[in-house]
This record gives sequence, structure tokens and C-alpha cells, in this order.
Amino acid sequence: MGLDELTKCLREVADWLSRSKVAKGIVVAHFDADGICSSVMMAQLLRKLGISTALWCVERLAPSNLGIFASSPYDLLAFVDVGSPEFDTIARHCSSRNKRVLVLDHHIPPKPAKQEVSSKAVHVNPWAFGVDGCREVCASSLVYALTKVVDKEAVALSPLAVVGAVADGQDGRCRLEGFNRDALSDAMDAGLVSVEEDAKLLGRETYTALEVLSRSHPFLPGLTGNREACEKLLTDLGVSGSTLWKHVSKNMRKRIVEAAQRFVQGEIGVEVAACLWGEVYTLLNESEGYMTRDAKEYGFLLNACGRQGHFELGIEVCRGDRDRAYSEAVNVFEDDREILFYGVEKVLESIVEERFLRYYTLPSVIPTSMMGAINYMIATSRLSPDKPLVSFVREAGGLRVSIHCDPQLADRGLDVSKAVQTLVSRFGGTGGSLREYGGALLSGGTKKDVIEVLSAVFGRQFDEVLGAAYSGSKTRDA
Ligand SMILES: [Mn+2]
Repeated sequence: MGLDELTKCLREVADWLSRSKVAKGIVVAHFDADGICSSVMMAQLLRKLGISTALWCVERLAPSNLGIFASSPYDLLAFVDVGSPEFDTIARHCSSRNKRVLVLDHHIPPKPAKQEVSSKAVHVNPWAFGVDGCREVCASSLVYALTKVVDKEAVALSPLAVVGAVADGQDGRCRLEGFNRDALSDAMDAGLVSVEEDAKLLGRETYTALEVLSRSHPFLPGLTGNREACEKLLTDLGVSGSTLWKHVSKNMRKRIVEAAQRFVQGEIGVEVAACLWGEVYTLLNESEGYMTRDAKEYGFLLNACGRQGHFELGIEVCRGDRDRAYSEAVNVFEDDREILFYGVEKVLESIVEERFLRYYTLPSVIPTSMMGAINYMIATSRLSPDKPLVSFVREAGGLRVSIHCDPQLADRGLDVSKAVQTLVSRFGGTGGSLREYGGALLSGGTKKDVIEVLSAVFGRQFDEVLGAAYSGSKTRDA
């Protein structure tokens, strides 16, 4: 068990791929930054192995798309950053059609993870090796580790692995670990990425000091969206808000972050506040003034492309386009931020308080693909620090449920993945999750049914793991 065993397994996978003798493959990935980065690396690897490769990103694997992929003209279906929860179904669909399947995912599998390297279908997931797929391995660093086994020039891709890891929030404990750290070390040794200390806020490369605070991610209560408060904080320190963040001296940047930490004290978790300053990653081959120069900004750019329906722009950016695709991607990012802030505001108005959870139904003016991002923003803003946040939207395929829980609650034992598994087994459908967040598309059940089941599951978790004293005792007006 552990990272060494996982590496050994990747060697077997590389062998399996080299022996597979297939001509045409397709890479199917999650549409977020980690999915986009890992898919670009995977496609490049397959091409190196002489497999002509198409690339597609999905919001999630619905049973309907599984059928479509299985009956597609490709001999090899490679799923990255998706597929663990659906592995059995995928393998069944494909074995009858004599196709090969490879799944490289880090989401918690629905049942105790087991590793499968059969002649036709291969499933690799860090959890099966006792490796934490929320902290040590993301899809990008997993695919990068596989690429390294096969390709001597893989190191050129190491910055993408770092971007994927940061975008998936795997640097949330202030630094990268496991495979993510290995990719970072490779990138540093090759002079592709430098590590320094700075604000772990969005916009280090392209935002002004005012924007870093007022458009911040994570959300800083009282500062994010409040230009006046941000102006005042900066003026008190003698900094002009219109100065680019990176042109502010390092000493002053630190002082601004410390002032922001004091400002939000008590409003956000102690650990979250501490991590507002820490390790950040600069992609040294990228030109200054581009979002691609900072790993976090790069990841946010790709995330926006994916959920706004333009994953192809993200792919072109990953492949090196800094011209047309890049500028279009930046436009998509700007629109995405606007919709996101608007969505957060709308959602906060419609949250309903239950004993063990809060929930809302996505207002119809917000695109459904934004739901995860809105929840992530709310969860990382600590606007629901004591209970999981559940959101609903009715879609053609059924009822879509998304659940986010505060990182500190997850650290203390609350587990969203168990809740998602219960929903899927009770109401049918598909789901995927990590400890802190997850989602499902349920074929049966109403909103009321789901709230009932989730209240029971989370109620039990609160009692068993966090102690009865904690359960529902803290309420907060939403
Ligand atoms: Mn991922």
C-alpha cells in the first residue's frame, strides 16, 4: 500500500497500454481544470504510443453517455478524472463490444476500492492503495506519473500537473504533497516552475491589489465584493489599489495579507486564514501578465472554460495557444466570474435551514453548470461552517444533487461520499464524490425524499463522529 505500490501499478498500466495494439482511442475527462490538464497529458501519451486520439470533456458520466462512448468507433476508451464510480458499468458496456477501457480517477469509488488490471479493462484509483486522493494525488499528477514511466520528455508536462493539483484545491493545507509534490519537484528541477511565498489568493499575476482583495478566492467575508472596505484596508497601509499586485513589494504584500487576516478573524477558520499566505507556483516559461504564469490563475481559467461549455479553449491553452484561444478563454473567465458572484448572491438569498444541513434549489436564471462552483465558493467562504450545503436542480436525466461540506467538518469526520453513495443506492442514478464534496444525478426520489435521507445520514455522522453535543446546536442565519 502507498505511493510506491501505486507507482508500480502505473508501470503495469504502461505495459498494458504498450501491448494493447489499438489504433484509435478517445480520452474522456471531467470538464474542470484537473480534468482538462490530465486529458491533454493522456492524449499526448497515447499519441506517443502510436494511438490516434480524440479528446472529450464531460460534466459527469451519465448512463446515457456511457452507452454513446461504448458504441463509438474507438478501440480504447481512456477516462481521466471521471469513471471510478461507473467503472463496472463502463467495463460491462465495453467488454461486449471488444473495447479496451482505462480509468484513472481519484474520486472516492462507491465501494471499497479494488484495483483491476485485466486484459480488457484497467482501473487505477489512489484510494485502492491507501493513498489520499483528496490531498496527495489528483488526476493530473496521476496521469503525469504514468506518462513519466513511458516518456522521457514527460517533465515538460510537469507544470500542467501542478496546475491540476492546485485547481483541485490539493494545496489547501498550504503545500502540495505526494504525487503532486513529485510533479512540482520535477518542474522545479527542470527550471519550469518556481516556488515562492505570496498571497494564496486569485490574481497574483494579473490583478491589481484592489482586485486581489475585492474579487478574492477564497471568499473573504466583508472584503470580497466590497470595494470600499478593500480600498480602506489598502489606503491605511499606504498602497494604491490600482497597483498591480505583483508590483507591490513582497514585504507590503505580506502586510496586506496580515491586515486581511485580522479583518476576517473569527469569520473564517483559523487554518484557512493561516493559509492565505504560503507557497505559490510560478510557471517560468509563461510570459508575464498572462494568467498562465500563476498556477492558481491558470487553473481558474481552465475551470471557467470547462463549466461555460468551452473546454476546447482550455485544451488549446494547455497545448500552448497564447493567442486566439487564450484571449477567448480570458473572456470566458471574466463572464464566468460575473455569473459566479451573481449566483452566490442569489443563492445566499434562497438557502433553507434544516437541523443537519442547509439546502437551496438553483434559481432558474443561473446555468446548472455553475452550481458546483457556487457551492465551492460558499463552502470555502465558510458561509456554512457547521452543516453541509445541499443544492438541487431538476434536469432531463433526473434530480441533480450537489453536496459541499466545510473542510474542517470533513477533517473532523463528516463524509460527503458516504451520503452520495446512500443516495445513489436508495434512488438510483450515478454519483461521484470526495470527502468534502460530491454530487449525484438521481433517477428517482423527490427533493423532500432526498432531504429526509440526507438528514438521517448526516444526523448519524454528527452523532457518531462529531459528538452529540455538536449536532445541530450551532445555527446561523442564512
Ligand atoms: Mn480532479
